[in-house]
Amino acid sequence: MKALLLVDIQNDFLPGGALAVAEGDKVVPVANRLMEQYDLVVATQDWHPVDHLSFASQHDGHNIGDVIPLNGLDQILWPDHCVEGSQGAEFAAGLNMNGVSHVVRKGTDRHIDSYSGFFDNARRRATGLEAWLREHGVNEVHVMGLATDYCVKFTALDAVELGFKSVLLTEGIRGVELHPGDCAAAINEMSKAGVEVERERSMK
Ligand code: VGL
Ligand code: ZN
Repeated sequence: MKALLLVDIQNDFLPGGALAVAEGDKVVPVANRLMEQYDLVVATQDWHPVDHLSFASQHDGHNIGDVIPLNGLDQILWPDHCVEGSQGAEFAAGLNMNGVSHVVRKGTDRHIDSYSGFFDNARRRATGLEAWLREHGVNEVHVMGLATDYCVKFTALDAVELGFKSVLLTEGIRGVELHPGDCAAAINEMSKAGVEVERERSMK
C-alpha cells in the first residue's frame, strides 16, 4: 500500500508567511493533482506552542538564523511560525483537505523541534505517523511539501530508515535555502540514504 505524505503545506511556509519558502505555493496544485492517485494521503502540520524554543524571540540576544545548543542538539533559531491555532499554522487554503486521510502534528513540545514527521529531532518521541502507516498496511511512501532542506528531508530520511520504500516527488518540493546549495545537498543526502528521487513525475 502506497501513501502520499504532504509535509507542512501551511500558510506560514507560503509567500507572505512567517517562514516563507520561495514558491512554496507552487506545491499546492501539485499536491491536489497527485493525491487522487493514492489510497492514503497523510498531511503533517508543524504545530508549535507560542513560546516554542526554536523561536529566536525566546532567546534574548539571539537572532533568526543563529544556531544555539538546545537540550544537547544544535537548534537553528526561526521566526515565530506555525503557532498552534494561528492562521499561519493552517493548511494552505487551496489544499484539498477532502483528499487527506490523516493529519499528524509535530513540534508540539516547547523544548524540542521536530523536522521529521516521524520523530522529534532527538528521536525521543514518535509522532504516531509510523504506527498509523503500519496500521494501514503502508509499505511505500511518496514525500512532497515544504521545506526541502528541513522537514521534507528529515521525513524522507526517517521513512527510508524505518524500512518504507521512499520516493521524493521533486516537482512538489520547495526549500528554505538558508545557504545556497542547501536544497541540492538535501536531495543528494536523501538519494544516498536510499530515497528514490523522482525528477519527473509520470502517471503511476
Ligand atoms: C520547517 C523550519 C522550522 C519545515 C519547520 O517545515 O521545513 N522548517 N519548522
Ligand atoms: Zn517549525
